[in-house]
Amino acid sequence: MKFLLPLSLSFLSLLSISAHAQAPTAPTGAQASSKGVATAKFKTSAVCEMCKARIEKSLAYEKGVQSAVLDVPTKVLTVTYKADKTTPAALRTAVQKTGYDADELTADARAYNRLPDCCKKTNPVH
Ligand SMILES: [Cu+2]
Repeated sequence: MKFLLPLSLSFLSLLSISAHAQAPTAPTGAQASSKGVATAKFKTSAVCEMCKARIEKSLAYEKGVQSAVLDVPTKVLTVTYKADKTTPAALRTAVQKTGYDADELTADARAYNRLPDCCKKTNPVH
């Protein structure tokens, strides 16, 4: 028993380590790492640096968002978020409420009407 007890304890701890190593399954359309941080990309209707600043600031205040970066030439917004705090659908809604399209979803009309003329989606990227 003097010898067997430490041995069985280390075997038990090995078992619990391998159980914890199993990562939770990622939600569809998102890539989750073992820490529960996921990345989502949305095509927006942003056309300039002002749009970029507006969308990034708005998303930064969203619950669970760790970072939001918009690439103006491609209009693609990349959001890093905690998968247990928010969802890609909630993030798309946040983009809509800022006045911009998010993938196939159209911008919230009232927010869009408040945008300066240079930021309307009828303009080319500038
Ligand atoms: Cu703009």
